[in-house]
Amino acid sequence: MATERVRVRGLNIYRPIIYGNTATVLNPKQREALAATAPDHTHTWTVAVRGAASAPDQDIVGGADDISHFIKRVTFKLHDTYPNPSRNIDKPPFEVTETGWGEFEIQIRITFVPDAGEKPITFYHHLKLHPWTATGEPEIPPIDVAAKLGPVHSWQYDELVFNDPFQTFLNTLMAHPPTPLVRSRRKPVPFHLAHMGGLEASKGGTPEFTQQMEKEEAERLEEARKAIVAEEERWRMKLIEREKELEQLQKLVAERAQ
Ligand code: SLL
Repeated sequence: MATERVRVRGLNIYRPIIYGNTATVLNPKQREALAATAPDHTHTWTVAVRGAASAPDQDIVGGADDISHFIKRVTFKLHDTYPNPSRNIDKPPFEVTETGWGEFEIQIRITFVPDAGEKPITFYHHLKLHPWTATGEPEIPPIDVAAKLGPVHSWQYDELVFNDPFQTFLNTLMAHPPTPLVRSRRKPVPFHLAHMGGLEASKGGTPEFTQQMEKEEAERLEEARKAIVAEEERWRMKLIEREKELEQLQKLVAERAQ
């Protein structure tokens, strides 16, 4: 009898991924090579979907683990200024490398292996070419300045959660446990606009995601929650004060009206 398609109810299992891009200013040789076809191109970039952990011996963000046992295809939909903007990548590495001059939104669609029985998921990544700034406001430095600053990285951590997975798919996933993220930082930390204070820590080379980042993010969320509770309390006191004031004024008006 063929293997039954049974779902393991009540169970969920996740796999950590990252998506994003790295961009580098073209060197003079690369510019020369593009002079005839694309003289306005200034950067080379790679957009990718990868496992979240980085291999210690490789100078790339993430990518330590093979993710093709659950991802069948990644489609990167580029800006219409690119030839064949919809790029299907059917084997790892799930990435597209191009050259260009401008930032734009890239639509990313992940198609899972048939055994997963999951619908494809679609999301967006803003292709980042220009360096991060302390204010978050876009600022385009002169190209020679940008070249000296080194590669720009923009990466987002996420977790693909599989609810009630099919037994066969669960077996596949469990046969390929993901490499855990390193505990604490040994390289720069990926920058995110949600945490502007992290700009300095993101400088100085190829960043990587760590377990420490998750802890720090949780702490920041807790701080923010506390700040909101305190703010709420402040407004509540103010409201009580004003209500008292209103009551007194209303009394006064009533007295005068008599
Ligand atoms: C902008 N909205 O105006 C964006 C569009 C387009 C990027 C950026 C060149 C493609 C090509 C390229 O970089 N396109 O020539 O092959 O900034």
